[in-house]
Amino acid sequence: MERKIALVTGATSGIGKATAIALANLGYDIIATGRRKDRLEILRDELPENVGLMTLCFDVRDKEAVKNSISSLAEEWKNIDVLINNAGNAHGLDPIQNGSLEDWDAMIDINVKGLLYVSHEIMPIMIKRKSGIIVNIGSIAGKEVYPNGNVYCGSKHAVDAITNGMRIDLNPFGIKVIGIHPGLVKTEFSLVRFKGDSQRSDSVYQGFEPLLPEDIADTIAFAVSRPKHVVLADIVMLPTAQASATIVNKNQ
Ligand code: NDP
Ligand code: 8X3
Repeated sequence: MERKIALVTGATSGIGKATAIALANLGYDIIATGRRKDRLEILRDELPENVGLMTLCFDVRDKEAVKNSISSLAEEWKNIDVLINNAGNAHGLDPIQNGSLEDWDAMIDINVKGLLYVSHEIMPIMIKRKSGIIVNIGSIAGKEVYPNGNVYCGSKHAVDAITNGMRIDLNPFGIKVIGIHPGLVKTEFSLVRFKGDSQRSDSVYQGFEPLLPEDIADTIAFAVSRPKHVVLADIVMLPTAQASATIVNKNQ
């Protein structure tokens, strides 16, 4: 079988980690990235033995680190077939007039600029090879705006627009661009949003069956394995109990 390589950002947790495992199970060699080195190191134990793993530890906000890390890849790791732009989080859930500049910087710098910095290094590789798949993890928050979601929703609307822009501009090169927009997925997302408040974070997923990171990973694995002439361009994925960003049936 021809060697295939997938780079997954934010592979230390949640959707990114599950996606790295799902793509490894499809036979991809994995470049896993994130800031938490210890978690990158133990990912090896969760991947099939015959699959290659390269780990890159960087903060997607640091454009020099992104550039240096990706350009430091050995020749045999450079031909990236699939890029999963997953790294991201919400920081805070406050009315905009009470928002913190630090939280706003984090969301715009990580969710939007980080995705751009990583893509900037990898698009030329795909363009040169006239092939590749880019999967951007958006959100239901990129399709709708909900109370107190303001800047997070803005960052994910930007991801949605950038995804559509990528699909247009990369169209001449045969590169597929896929937007995946999940609703509520039980990960460390809410723990980060609520700054380590586990009680508040747990309550987000109580009273209904949320999506699991593996549900999103399955869909990504399905989307990237469609035939060459097929692209699943835009996928909104919700738990059955969720009807919109704000309507969740917690009485099932
Ligand atoms: P997790 O908090 O479980 O995972 C977030 C991942 O992003 C971690 O691996 C983290 O790695 C990485 N990350 C965060 N900040 C940075 C940074 N500055 N530099 C590099 N990596 C970073 O959350 P999810 O798995 O839920 O989130 C993954 C994506 O899915 C995000 O883009 C999120 O917005 C999106 N999403 C999540 C939903 C949900 O309900 N959970 C729903 C819709 C979309 P590390 O800390 O090691 O750097
Ligand atoms: C994560 C889902 O609804 O918390 O993007 O914004 S939500």
